[in-house]
Amino acid sequence: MDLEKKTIELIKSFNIDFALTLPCAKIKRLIYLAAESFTHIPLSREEEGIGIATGIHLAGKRSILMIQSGGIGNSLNALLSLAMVYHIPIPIIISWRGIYKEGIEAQIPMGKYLPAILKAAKIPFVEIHKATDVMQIEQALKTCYEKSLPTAILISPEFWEKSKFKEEEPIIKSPFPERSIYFNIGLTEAILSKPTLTRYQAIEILSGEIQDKIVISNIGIPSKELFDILDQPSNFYMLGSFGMASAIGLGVALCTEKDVFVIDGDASLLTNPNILGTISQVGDRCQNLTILLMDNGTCGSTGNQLTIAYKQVDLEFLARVYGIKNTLKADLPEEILRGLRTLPKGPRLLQIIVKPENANVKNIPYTARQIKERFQNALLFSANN
Ligand SMILES: Cc1ncc(C[n+]2csc(CCOP(=O)(O)OP(=O)(O)O)c2C)c(N)n1
Repeated sequence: MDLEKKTIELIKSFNIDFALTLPCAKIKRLIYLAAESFTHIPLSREEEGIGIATGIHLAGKRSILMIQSGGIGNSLNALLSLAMVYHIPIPIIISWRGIYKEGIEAQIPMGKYLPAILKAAKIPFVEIHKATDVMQIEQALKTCYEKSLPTAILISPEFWEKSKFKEEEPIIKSPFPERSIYFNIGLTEAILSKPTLTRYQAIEILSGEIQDKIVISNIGIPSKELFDILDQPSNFYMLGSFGMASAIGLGVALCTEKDVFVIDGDASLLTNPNILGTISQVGDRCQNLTILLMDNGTCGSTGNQLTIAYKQVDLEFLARVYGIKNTLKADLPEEILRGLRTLPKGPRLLQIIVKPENANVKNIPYTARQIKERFQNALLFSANN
């Protein structure tokens, strides 16, 4: 049996729209076929895949991840504090290395301990070894959607070894596309003056622009401040998953025509900067995405510890380097509003320089599931452009 084709057919029967992939040599053909069969989003880090898949689910569509076993190690926090807590069904096909005829010593620890890690984390999983196990993939997809939880499908190289297919498809379409790298140093002039606004004040200034809009809001105090200023069902408050705000925003933006705003933070973006490249890679599909980067140069929510953005790293430049062409810096009320109104449709990033100061605001009273369900309903029925 052609097990790769069979697997793709099984996945297709679950009406999956997107394949989010990060390669492993053992599943190169599977990924090639997935790219032909679904909207393909290549990832730079597996963890961002959990964020993007969450956004896709929130916006009513389905995605599947295809990654290597080590990628679970890279994604564990997002898996637990986002996908498990908010009950997000994400099937994850895992090329399970380190357990069968493994030639790379470094693959062994993660592969060996993976079932125990998943078990301890209560993440549902199945193990697939033999060609005869193929229907277990279907069962795993079924329970993934029934339980509404991420579900790991661990597939041993032994399984793929048994695959029989006539011709080897090219793994990369030949010839390679023309290579071009976008360089742009035409940045907004560096702001040398001291920022005058707090994050709270900046959100207040933006509140008229984001009212009735889809807003994904960063972990910690930014979400609490947004709740205090403008609570609305179309706000998705992150309770965990540090670094996933823009990834969730991208997932939602890929599935709706409506404007999607992300309130991100400098520390959060710096922990997962690769998302900027993933956004620019699919830029023509997420023109509706705006990142409002609240740059206070600190981990505001954990006590204002300085980040590398405080003095060394220009995050607008970073976004440009990653290929986001529409960017701007702003630190004054009128500049923020003008910036938002004049910055061409994106994906775009408005770097808002604010003071490292937190407002004294309450906790968000909703559970993760309440946040999710309110948001999903708002997306279906009310949030408009
Ligand atoms: C994996 C992980 N590491 C660290 C934390 C603690 N933490 C919560 S918010 C945060 C910093 C957020 O800073 P930033 O994104 O710049 O937003 P700000 O609060 O400054 O607006 C950190 C380090 C966490 N929740 N998860």
